[in-house]
Amino acid sequence: MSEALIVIDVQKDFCPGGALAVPKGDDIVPGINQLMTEYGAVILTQDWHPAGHSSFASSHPDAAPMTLTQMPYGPQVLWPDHCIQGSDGANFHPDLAVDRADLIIRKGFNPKVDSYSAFFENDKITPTGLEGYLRTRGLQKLTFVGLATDFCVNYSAVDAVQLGFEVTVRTDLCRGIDMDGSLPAALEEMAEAGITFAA
Ligand code: VGL
Ligand code: ZN
Repeated sequence: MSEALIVIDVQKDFCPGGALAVPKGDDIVPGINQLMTEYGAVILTQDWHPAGHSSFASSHPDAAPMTLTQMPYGPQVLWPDHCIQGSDGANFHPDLAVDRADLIIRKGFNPKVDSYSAFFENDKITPTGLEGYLRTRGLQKLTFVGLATDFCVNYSAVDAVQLGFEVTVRTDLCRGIDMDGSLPAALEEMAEAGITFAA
């Protein structure tokens, strides 16, 4: 059975110079391109928000970026505007081997709900469709790489393991935001969930 490589949000806005830059986010691109050659299936995710998205601090009066707010579905970090549909920042890193991808799954397009995970929106209920795609292709073993370790990689990998997939995270090919200790917390959460780390 072939295994899938899932590349999370390797987009310009998450790389140095971007709107929500992850430190050294672009360092992982050559290694990801190399790893793609070893997998039977490659899937990319693309953070893809409408302008004025509810996860943007700019959509909330008096809210500063990187602070927490309460949404109907639970706590939500308010981010700088990023990955706006059709903007240059929403594009993949120019060196990422996007032609190798079988599927590009976009997320965060619902104006009222953010979506860190590749599987569910942040309400934890609304599916993106990725689970069905993987199951119908018989892809049970998943490896995750990308940005950011402590947000979209973490949420995607934990959802995957809870859905019954066999999950590895290549920590050497991820980079984190590390907001208030979010990176060590994410690594602990992933380990407790039963995720295997490799580097
Ligand atoms: C992400 C914050 C907001 C991520 C996406 O890709 O980790 N983080 N949107
Ligand atoms: Zn986002």
